[in-house]
Amino acid sequence: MSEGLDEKLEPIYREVLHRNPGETEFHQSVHGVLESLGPVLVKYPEFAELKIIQRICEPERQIIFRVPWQDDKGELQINRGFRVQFNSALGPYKGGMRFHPSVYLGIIKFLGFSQVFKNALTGLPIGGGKGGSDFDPRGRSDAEIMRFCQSMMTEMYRHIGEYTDVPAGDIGVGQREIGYLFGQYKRLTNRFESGVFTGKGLDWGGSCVRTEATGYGVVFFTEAMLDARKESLDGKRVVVSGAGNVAIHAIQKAQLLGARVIACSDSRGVILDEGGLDLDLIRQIKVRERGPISAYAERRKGAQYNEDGCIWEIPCDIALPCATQNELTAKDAKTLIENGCVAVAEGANMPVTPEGIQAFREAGIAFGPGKAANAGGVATSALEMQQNASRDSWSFEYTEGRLQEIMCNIHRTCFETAEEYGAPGNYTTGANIAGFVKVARAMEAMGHI
Ligand code: NDP
Ligand code: 2IT
Repeated sequence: MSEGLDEKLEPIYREVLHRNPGETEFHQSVHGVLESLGPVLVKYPEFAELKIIQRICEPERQIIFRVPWQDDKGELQINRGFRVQFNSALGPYKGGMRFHPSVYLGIIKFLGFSQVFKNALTGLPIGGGKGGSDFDPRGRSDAEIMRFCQSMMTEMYRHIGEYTDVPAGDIGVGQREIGYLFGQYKRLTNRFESGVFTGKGLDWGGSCVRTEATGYGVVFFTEAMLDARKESLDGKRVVVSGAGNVAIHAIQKAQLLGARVIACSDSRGVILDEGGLDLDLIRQIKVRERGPISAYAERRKGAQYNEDGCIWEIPCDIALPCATQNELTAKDAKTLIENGCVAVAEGANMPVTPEGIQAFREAGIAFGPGKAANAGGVATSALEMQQNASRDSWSFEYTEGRLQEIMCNIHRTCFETAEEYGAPGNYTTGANIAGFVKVARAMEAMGHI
C-alpha cells in the first residue's frame, strides 16, 4: 500500500509498517495522511530535518491493561483495555473510548492518529488520543456494563485528568457508560473534576448539543460543500449508514434542512423507507429498546428490511457513512456514482476505503473526509471543557451556533488549503495538510518532544 508516496515519505511509511506489524487499520490511516504531505516538505524542509513525521507516527504513550469483571451469573470475564495517548502538542490528549469486540491495538491507534489532525482542525486547544476495549456491550445488563466500566476506570484513572487526557464516547460508549466511568473516577480521586470527561449528562457537567454534535456537524459540513457548488440539501435524497449516535443526529439535521432521508442500517441489516425515515421510531428501537433495526419494518407500513443488504445500492443524491471503518468500498463508490450521487461526507472514522475515496475523487464528487466532516463531536467536547473550566453552562442555541461556526471554519480551512497546495476541491488533501502543519509547527516550537 505504499504506492503514491513521495520519495522522502516512502521510507518513513516502510518504517511504520515494520514497527507496527499486523496493525492494518493504523497503516491505512498513516498512509492516508502521508499521501498528502509531499508538498508540505517542499514548503517546510525543516519538518524533514526535525523528523516531525516520524515522531507524529509514534504515539507518545500506549497503555494496555487487564479489565476483569463479574457477569450476572457470577462468572469472571477478562477483557483488554487500551488508552493510546498519541500527541499532546496542542493540548491534553482528547478522544473517545470504543467498546466493541473488534477492538485491538491497531484500531485504537488508527483512531488516535486521525484524532490528532481532526482535533487540530477544530482550532481548539486539544491534543489527540483514543481508547477502548474488546468488551462487547451487546446483550449485557446495566449492572454488567457498570461493573465493567468501574473495573476499566480502576486502572485508567491514574492516566487521565483534565490537564492530561480527556476521554469521551465512541462506538458502544454513550452517556450511560460515561456516567459509570466518571462516577468511578470521582470516587477513586475524591474530586469532582468535570473536565476529565466529555459527553456527560446535562445535570452533572455535560454540554448542550454534545449528544447531537457529530451528526449535526456532518450535515453542516455537507451543506458547506454543497453551498460551494451552488447547491443545497433541500429536497435531496439522503442515505445514512448506521443507526447509532452519529447516524441518528445526521438524519435529524438533514431532515430539518429539507432533505428526504430514506435509508439507514445497523450491523445486521438495512432499512429502506421511501416515505422518509420516522426518527421517533428509530430512537424508540435503537436508543430506548437497544434492539435491532429490523423492528422498524415490522412497525412501519411501506418500509422494507433487507438482512444482508448493501445500503449503498439504494439510489441517492447524498451518502453519509456513519457506522464504522471500511464500510464503503470501491465497488460501493462506483454504484453510488452510477446512481447519480453528488456528495459524500464521512460521519464515521475512515468509513470509505482508499480505493473508494479515489473513485469519488476521479468522478469529481464532493467528498468530506472524517477528520473534517465528523470533527463537530470533538469540537463540542472542547466547548464542554470550556464550560467546565469556567463552571458555566451555555444554552442549546448558543452552543449550536458555535458548532455551526466551527464547521464552516473547518470547511473553509480545508477548501483554501487544498487550493493553496494545488489540489482544488480535494478536501482530503486540505484537511491532512492543514491539520498536520498546525501540529508540526507546535512540535517544532517545543523542541525535541
Ligand atoms: P454507536 O455505537 O452509537 O453506533 C454505531 C452504529 O454503527 C450502530 O448502528 C452499529 O450497529 C453500527 N456498527 C458498529 N460497528 C459496526 C460494524 N462493525 N459493522 C456494521 N455496523 C456497525 O456509535 P457512534 O454513532 O458514536 O459512532 C459511529 C461512527 O462515528 C464510528 O466510526 C465513530 O468512531 C465515529 N465518530 C463518533 C463520534 C461521536 O461523537 N460519537 C465522533 C466522531 C466520529 P448495531 O446497533 O447493530 O451495533
Ligand atoms: O472520533 C471522535 O472524534 C469521537 N469519538 C469524539 C471524541 C471526543 O473526545 O469527543
